[in-house]
Amino acid sequence: MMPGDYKTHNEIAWCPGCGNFGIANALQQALAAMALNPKDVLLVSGIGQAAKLPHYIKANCFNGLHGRALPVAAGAKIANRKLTVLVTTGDGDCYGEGGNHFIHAIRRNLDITVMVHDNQIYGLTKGQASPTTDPGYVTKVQTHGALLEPMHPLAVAMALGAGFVARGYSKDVKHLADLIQAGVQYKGFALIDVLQPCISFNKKNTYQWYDERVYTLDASYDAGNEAGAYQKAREWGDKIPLGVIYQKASFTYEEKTGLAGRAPLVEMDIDSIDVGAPVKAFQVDAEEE
Ligand SMILES: Cc1ncc(C[n+]2csc(CCOP(=O)(O)OP(=O)(O)O)c2C)c(N)n1
Ligand SMILES: [Mg+2]
Repeated sequence: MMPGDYKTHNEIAWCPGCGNFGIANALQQALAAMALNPKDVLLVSGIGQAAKLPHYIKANCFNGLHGRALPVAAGAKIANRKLTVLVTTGDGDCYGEGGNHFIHAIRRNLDITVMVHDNQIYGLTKGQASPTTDPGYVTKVQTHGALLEPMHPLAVAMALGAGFVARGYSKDVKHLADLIQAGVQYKGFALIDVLQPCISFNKKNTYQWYDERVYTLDASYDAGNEAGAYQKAREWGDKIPLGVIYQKASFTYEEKTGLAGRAPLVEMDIDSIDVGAPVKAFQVDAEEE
């Protein structure tokens, strides 16, 4: 299949010029490069502009609640580990309302890829500060400017033991497509934080703002050096690094639980499972109480 074959005919609701278009293009390129069949791909999202991406890509789709994409993705992967599971989520969805799931999904380390469309704002709800909003940025809610220290999601992910931590930029589609491929091929939880200009509600972090700051890590960079990678994960300001910031081999949930050596749950024969004994044991316990 060619990248264009992964497009759907759904009307696109993003503003013309939105950074989300670059992410959609990169995902289509990555799926085509890996020759993935749409029936074997599941895109899970929550709520937000970022979360609309699965509507525009030919693959299986699950639109969950705001902040709840990760537990859905975990459940789907556990039930059918043959699926390539990608989460497309926003900075508010994943780092804000879904922050608790972000923490524990990393600890669980299922073999899934998480793309965070990080426009540093709540786009869908028209521009409130998110966990990655630059301090001082004035919104209709943060009328004196965002007060809180921003979160460094890549450093947080590293602190929790994530084995694949990367940053892309929606304007550099080819580079982002390569990152998505690397994330999917990585065995374990892969986080790709994607700088994504929101042209309507983030008037600070524009294409020009990112263009003046981003640089791509070259071959001399050692993504296996944890201490160096932690510095890069926190680098934000005049310079912002793009690329695989940190990578290490990891032991996945599927391996730890033994799921990896068995048929996926969805392929198991459930007709011959007898739940009579455990149900009876429960009834006896209830009677004794
Ligand atoms: C439980 C719940 N809380 C809040 C909302 C309102 N809400 C919908 S999207 C959103 C923020 C989206 O921001 P982000 O995840 O960064 O996505 P973006 O639109 O910027 O791509 C909020 C607060 C909701 N729909 N459900
Ligand atoms: Mg956002």
